[in-house]
Amino acid sequence: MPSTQTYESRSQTHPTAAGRKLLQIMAQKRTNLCLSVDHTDPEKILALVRQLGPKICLLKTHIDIIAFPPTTAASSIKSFTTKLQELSREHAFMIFEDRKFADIGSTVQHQYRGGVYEIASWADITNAHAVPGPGIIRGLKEVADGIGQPRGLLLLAEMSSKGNLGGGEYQQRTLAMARDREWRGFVMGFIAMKEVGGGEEGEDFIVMTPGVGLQVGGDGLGQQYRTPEEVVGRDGCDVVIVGRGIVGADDPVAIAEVYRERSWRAYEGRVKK
Ligand code: 5BU
Repeated sequence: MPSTQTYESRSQTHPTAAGRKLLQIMAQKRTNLCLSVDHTDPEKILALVRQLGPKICLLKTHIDIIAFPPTTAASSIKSFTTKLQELSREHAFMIFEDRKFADIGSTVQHQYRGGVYEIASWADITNAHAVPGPGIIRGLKEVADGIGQPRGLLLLAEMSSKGNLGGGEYQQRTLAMARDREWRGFVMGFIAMKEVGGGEEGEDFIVMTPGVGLQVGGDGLGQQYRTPEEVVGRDGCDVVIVGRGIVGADDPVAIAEVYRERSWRAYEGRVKK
């Protein structure tokens, strides 16, 4: 059964600091919309985030698809991520770098902390595949613990794309990994297509779901779209992730409001049941 508890009440008890903060923002701003800002031009991204900041609880990035000017890449990246952080404070949303870490613990530590992107320094939330085993979580958590700000991790239990290998037994084993007490304050939830876990005392995983459109469909490259009503109302997911449905629209502000409203109403319907 999809969770009937409100975001507000979950924000008091969620086992992770990042989760409590996110749920609080969702309840206060009345939005469970995450914008996936999949542009490659940093200036376009900032302009869009300035417009849409008030409507979202979370901004999802793919830092490695952005075309930073090559000669000044490092300083451009720093100034871009600093501006995103300023906007996140101004409009009260969190930042989720959709990095999908997938390597051994030692390598992901470098990828999370270092390189040109320094993801851990600016992204409140990131995600990882469970494929490498628990060492990936331990590695990322060690970096997160050194930041001094709430940092949360989502595990990929399944993906939105057709034929993905997640779900089923893979998801069960990913859930078992997430339940380890060692990272109770770090693993905040999952990328999944429906509610995950909740069967154990005090457990509350936030489920974020991509592959959301105003109608059911696909993109010809495996992406599969479901509606906000299906994702939040029927299947009990918490945060709706929308990319091209908003970013590619003629009027992104108007469309974002449609997504926000429909996703929020679906949530309200679910918690009133
Ligand atoms: P879209 O334009 O709304 O289809 O974009 C979806 C975004 O979510 C895009 O950035 C993907 O990389 C991301 N995504 C996804 O589509 N499916 C998944 O299972 C995961 C991430 Br994990």
